Amino acid sequence: MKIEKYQIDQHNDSLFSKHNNQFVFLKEQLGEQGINANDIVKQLEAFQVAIPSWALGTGGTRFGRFSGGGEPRSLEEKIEDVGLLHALNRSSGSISLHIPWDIPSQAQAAINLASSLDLKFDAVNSNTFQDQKDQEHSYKFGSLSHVDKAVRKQAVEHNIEVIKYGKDLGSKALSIWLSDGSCFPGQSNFVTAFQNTLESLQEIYAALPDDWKVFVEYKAYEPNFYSTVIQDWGSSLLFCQKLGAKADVLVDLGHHLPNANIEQIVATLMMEGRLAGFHFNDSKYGDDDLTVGSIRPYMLFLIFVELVEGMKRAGKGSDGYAWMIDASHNVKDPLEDLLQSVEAILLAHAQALLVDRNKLEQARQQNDVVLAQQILQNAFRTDVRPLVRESMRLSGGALDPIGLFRNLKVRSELMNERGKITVATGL
Ligand code: LRH
Ligand code: MN
Ligand code: MN
Repeated sequence: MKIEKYQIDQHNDSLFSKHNNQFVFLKEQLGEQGINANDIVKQLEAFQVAIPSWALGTGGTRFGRFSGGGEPRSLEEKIEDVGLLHALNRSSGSISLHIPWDIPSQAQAAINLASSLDLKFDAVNSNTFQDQKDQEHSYKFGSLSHVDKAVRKQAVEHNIEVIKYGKDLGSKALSIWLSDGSCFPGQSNFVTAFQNTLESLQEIYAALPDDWKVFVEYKAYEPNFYSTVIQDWGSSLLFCQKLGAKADVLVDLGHHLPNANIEQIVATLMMEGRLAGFHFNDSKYGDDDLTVGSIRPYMLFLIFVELVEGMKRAGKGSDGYAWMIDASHNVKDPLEDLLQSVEAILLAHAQALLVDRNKLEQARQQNDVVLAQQILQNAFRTDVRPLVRESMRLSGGALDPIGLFRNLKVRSELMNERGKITVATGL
């Protein structure tokens, strides 16, 4: 299944006049506030969010999995699915692979397929949180932190192998998330676990190509429920600082303790120049991996307020960071869900771009708390959907990606091609 340009054009033609009225109206309103809508649209067009290969099928929970039909059964089909998303929104131009869930049998064929769909390969992810078939040592009690040197060596070698896969595909980063930690007090020596992990990471770091980065992802708990070796942004930053300039901190929104002030974490990491990028998702309780912006859109906006300021201060564009969705679940069509997530990210970005930074700074200088809050909330309460739609239209995508996905009956086409009962490889 492929979405053709004429299908996008027909769809856009049918919605254009309504959309254009809304866009022109908003543009005028923003103009009165001294904001150039076209500049914002340009920045939105440039914003690309990677799609993880493991979000393309129904995720499930540990209590069950209700598999949808037409899910991708191979790496090729996963790449095709991301191609569908990118054709619809032109904002999902890369795929992130998880090894060994996605081993490319032929790198060149995967590259050819991806580039025919205008896709690149984002960061490659290693997996030492599950035991693989025929693996000599178990990760039951850890991987890079394990008390046994032989287990650590096996985990280091796996990561180096993942770098090799990534090199063949043209990736430029290795993303590491460790489930290492302990479930009960006394089980693990915190300092030894940290030092073992550092030594292992140093060996992996030494194998990184010059133009690569390693992203170090933290997570407060789960699957270990007493301690996690890389539990928070502070530990992650400490590892990165000890490793060197090619290591940066990856923030997954679901990996914090309840009520953490993530926007402040982001500001601090950007101040230090150590923010690698994001795994976007949303949550109400833990690492729920819900659709981005579905639970706490104001928090997402506040994070983008810091991101926009941090990028400006660093003189970097949005392409200087790794943006990815890390969400998957049981009840929605995964492709429709990913379209919703990407849209939520662009909406929050657009709202953050509306914030009048000079006025905000002035209000802060004068300790005008009411005004400072109002400046942020005015931006958040602006309906910026016309800006996001315009950016998708101008970059060749659909004005209403989910509407077109449904009109074209993409899911039933995929079911015809792949079968009604399919289980995507991966999680
Ligand atoms: C861990 C995590 C990490 C993994 C992915 C599957 O919770 O966020 O990024 O690689 O989920
Ligand atoms: Mn993640
Ligand atoms: Mn997670």
